[in-house]
Amino acid sequence: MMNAIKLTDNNQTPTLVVGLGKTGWSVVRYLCDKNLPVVVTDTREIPPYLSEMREKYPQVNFLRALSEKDFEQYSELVVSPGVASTSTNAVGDVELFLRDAQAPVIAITGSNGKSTVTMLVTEILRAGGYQVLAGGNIGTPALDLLSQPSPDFYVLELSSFQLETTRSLQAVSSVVLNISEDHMDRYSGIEEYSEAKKRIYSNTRSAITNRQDAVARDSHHVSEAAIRISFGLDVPDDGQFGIANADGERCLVYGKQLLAPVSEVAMGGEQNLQNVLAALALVAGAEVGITKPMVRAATQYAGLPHRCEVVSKSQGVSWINDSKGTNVGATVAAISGAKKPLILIAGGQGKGADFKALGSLIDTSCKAAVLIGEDAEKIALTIEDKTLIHRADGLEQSIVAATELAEEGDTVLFSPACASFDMFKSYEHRGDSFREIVTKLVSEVENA
Ligand code: UMA
Ligand code: ADP
Repeated sequence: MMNAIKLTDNNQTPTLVVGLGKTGWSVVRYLCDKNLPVVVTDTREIPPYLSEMREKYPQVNFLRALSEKDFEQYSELVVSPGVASTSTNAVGDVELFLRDAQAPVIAITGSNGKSTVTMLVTEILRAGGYQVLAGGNIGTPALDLLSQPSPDFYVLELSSFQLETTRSLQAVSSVVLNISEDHMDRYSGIEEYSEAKKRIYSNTRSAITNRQDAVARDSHHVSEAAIRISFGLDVPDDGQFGIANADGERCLVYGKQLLAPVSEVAMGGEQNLQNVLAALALVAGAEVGITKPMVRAATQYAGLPHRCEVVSKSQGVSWINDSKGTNVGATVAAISGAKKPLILIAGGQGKGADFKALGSLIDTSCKAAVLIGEDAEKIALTIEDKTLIHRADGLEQSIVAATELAEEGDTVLFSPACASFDMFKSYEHRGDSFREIVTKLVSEVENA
């Protein structure tokens, strides 16, 4: 049975907000602060922000688990990224944000590196004296940025889910950093996922592309009039970003212009050279001249927690927290960049992924893999003929196992290649737990 829609006193149809997580809550606050009528639904009995909402906006009706059929009665439907809706009238929070935003938007998507590039662009522009606000999938819902004075630039990290429900994006500069399999539990295949990401290029003034990623670089969404700037780890043509040798040293370059030696980049791994180049290209795409302090900001940026973060170095063993490695592509990058020999801790919720790429990468430099979580067996099947497999009941057990296996000179890399939700609240919760347990065990061993 359909729930009958209740109109407000002045016969306004309320907006239906679907999902009451971080995004839904930001939408409720945005609409209520404009005195617009709102109804909220969520499949969860007690969604995360229900008590805050009841306290602050007692007038808002919460109707649990409305169906897609019920959705049709509402003229506007604001759907959270975690909800797959087929409704044609569904928009997302980013669409509402774009209606009010007064500053140019730099937009970032890709399977991996989004948050790192979002922070890099923010730091680079700030070093150039610009006011910048960053948000989106990185954690601060876009609408929350509107409560601060309008900046010179907004920098938005956008997931494929957010791009699906965004229609009016006209970024000044935008990028699809790379594409590898992720969220295969939400998409029919990589084509559909990739198509959702490439919507970022619709109406963009500058399209930044990864010339070494055959899947990510081409898009029918880029208009003829758009400026195209590419980045890659090879020698670039004029006006493009890349890496070239100068005096026997690998250097970041913009065409023939030398920017900085690669050795000055604080973040490790080739993936982070790509990220730095992509960030500089985005800034150039926004028609901002790149100055020395801006290059310095890019090279000195130390990276976010949970991304190949060194949490301990003890008795010659390095412990790396890469809890944000939530898909196979990220873990492949983390393994490629890690000092060997390696002990890998991986596993969690695979989101329908194919772990084959791990099987092709892992060789004798990986001494062992300790597997945890829902999809441990699926991972084991792809790597069991390449390395020694250990199974552990949870994160703590996996760390204990790694402690027993690790010898001086080894790296223990925690890069799950999976989402965390089978065992933790979020990837941050999982990474914080890893850091805490490692710190405790290492100090026990040191003090024994
Ligand atoms: N959910 C339900 N029923 C509902 C609504 C949601 O079960 O009715 C579940 C979803 O399936 C999901 C969880 O609740 O498992 C959270 O969903 P949500 O849409 O309420 O999420 P928010 O709390 O609003 O957070 C979202 C992004 N989360 C997702 O896209 C799943 C956050 O990105 C983002 O930081 C935040 O908005 C602010 O923009 C997180 C993420 O995991 C980091 N993103 C994915 C990724 O990076 O791979 C896309
Ligand atoms: P996202 O926001 O897209 O999840 P992050 O910057 O948070 O990206 O990094 C997530 C994971 O991806 C980390 O594990 C990191 O080591 C890995 N990573 C970062 N940049 C890249 C890249 N350019 N290519 C592949 N993997 C990357």
